[in-house]
Amino acid sequence: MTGPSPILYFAPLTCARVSLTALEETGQPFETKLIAFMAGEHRSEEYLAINPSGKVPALQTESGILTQNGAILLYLAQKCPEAGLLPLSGDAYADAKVVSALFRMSGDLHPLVTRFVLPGMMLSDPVSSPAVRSKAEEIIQLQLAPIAAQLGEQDWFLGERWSILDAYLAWIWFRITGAGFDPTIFPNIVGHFERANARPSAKAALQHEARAEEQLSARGLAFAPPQSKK
Ligand SMILES: N[C@@H](CCC(=O)N[C@@H](CS)C(=O)NCC(=O)O)C(=O)O
Repeated sequence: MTGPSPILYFAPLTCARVSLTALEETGQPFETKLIAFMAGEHRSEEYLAINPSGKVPALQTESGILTQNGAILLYLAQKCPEAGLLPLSGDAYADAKVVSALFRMSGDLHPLVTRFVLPGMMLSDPVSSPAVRSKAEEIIQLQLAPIAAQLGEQDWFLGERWSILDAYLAWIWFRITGAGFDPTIFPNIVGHFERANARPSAKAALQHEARAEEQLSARGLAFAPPQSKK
């Protein structure tokens, strides 16, 4: 990458971890800006000018701002092809299949993660929240089953080589198992999670998050989203 270093807007524990891992994987310099959810910074006028959805991640690039993990990952994969973030080949169909796998994470699974981990975010009615969570759990199981079966045949989501989709799956697994999803249902994903987190980029991203959490704690703003119990 040439030009000024990219700046990632992020918060610890969130899906911004996937973009953070991608940046670590490129080996190129980058900066981060911590968004304190507990202080409502993601809803501030200043941040909404960066990401009108009020969500992390967002990436300030030399060309402008990018939002959505999928777009950020695609951008970094193309800017730093040597990092091997995504197996892009220039073939329209093959590349569309890679993008489809990205959407599977961000468009299919991530919204279910939110419904499972924070069902109250979807409804203000506390009586209905357990129903949202339990339906989300059922559909997560349905969607993870073919991925788990695939991981019985191959080490990584896309085959024999790691890609940033493995970091995405690891973040999803981290979030749902941290909120009570039974990991023993999918032992192949447990193994994948360990492999994915053993990568230096994953460790560096976790350390980056730990430093951010310390900063938030020092400000009395530790990011501790309510974790629903079954
Ligand atoms: N589709 C977006 C989803 C981003 C997203 O939902 N981020 C969450 C953190 S995991 C967030 O910032 N939530 C704050 C909110 O919705 O208020 C992407 O893939 O980047």
